[in-house]
Amino acid sequence: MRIRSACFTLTLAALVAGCSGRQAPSPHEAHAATNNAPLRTKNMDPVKGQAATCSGPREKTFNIDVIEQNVDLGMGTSFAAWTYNGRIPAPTLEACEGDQVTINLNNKGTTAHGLDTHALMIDARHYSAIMPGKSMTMVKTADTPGVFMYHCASGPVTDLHIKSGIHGAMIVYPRKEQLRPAREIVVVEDAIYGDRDEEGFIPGTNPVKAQKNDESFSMFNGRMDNDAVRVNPGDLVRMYFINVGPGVASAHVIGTVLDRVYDGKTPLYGVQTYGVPAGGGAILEFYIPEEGVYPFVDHDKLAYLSYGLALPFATGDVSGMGH
Ligand SMILES: [Cu+2]
Repeated sequence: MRIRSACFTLTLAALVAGCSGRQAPSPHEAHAATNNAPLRTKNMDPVKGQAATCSGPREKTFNIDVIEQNVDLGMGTSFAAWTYNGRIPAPTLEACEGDQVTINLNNKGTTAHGLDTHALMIDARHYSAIMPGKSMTMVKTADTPGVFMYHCASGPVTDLHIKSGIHGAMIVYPRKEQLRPAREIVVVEDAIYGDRDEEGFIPGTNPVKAQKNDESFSMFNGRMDNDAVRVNPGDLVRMYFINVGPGVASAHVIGTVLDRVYDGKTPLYGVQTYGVPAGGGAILEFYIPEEGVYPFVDHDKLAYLSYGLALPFATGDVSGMGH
């Protein structure tokens, strides 16, 4: 499969050329002058954030439909997917530590589907698959802050369902510890296991490729054509990152160092690349040190750069970016 993107060629050119922008103030000086508006990619809504989520009602209800439909992946490619709410990745679920979470799942598909969220400690039988036309509800308190994967649970064929598009991020914000002001974004790394036909259509997951973890390509947030994310020098970016797989994601931002990484209770400081296993997540915080381009990549999957597996964070003074 060959996919060419003129836009991405420009992105690479910008990366190679580097930036000759003016000297920026130090990150901490500049930070006070920048806004903290959330960031987004075309496939993912901005987060509501800790303040809005934790100041709201302590009961959170999420209604999710399983929908089997074609999804546009960008670069002239579409995929006969299985989804939550018609989207890859699924909508981000946001709750606050201590919230009572209710998830209502409606199976509008043609085969059995379920839901497993890593954020809730609950009898795993509550995740079990339900038949088409059926609904199920799970209720549980979200006890552990962090960013968690959630995905389809369908017994022995769960792997096929996750790889067919049914996966997303669930954020549980800490209730007492106030997070630093930052520009927040959700990034889910996932992959497609199937080949395009002449029209660019992938008619579903190839089970043999899926079983071997032999992806056709990997993506961030379900797109191969993500626009550059606009930031300012000095911005602190907080990325809620989930790795669906295959394999460990080597999460790295070219041109900066991860200021803090949250994976469990104790933060790590000054990390160049952080490994996030399939089925795992981590909160990655990094500063935009000066004018320029800072692509988020999986350093173990740089071979997929030409399929769009790079999410550039770029300041406004950089030309030749975006689509
Ligand atoms: Cu499913």
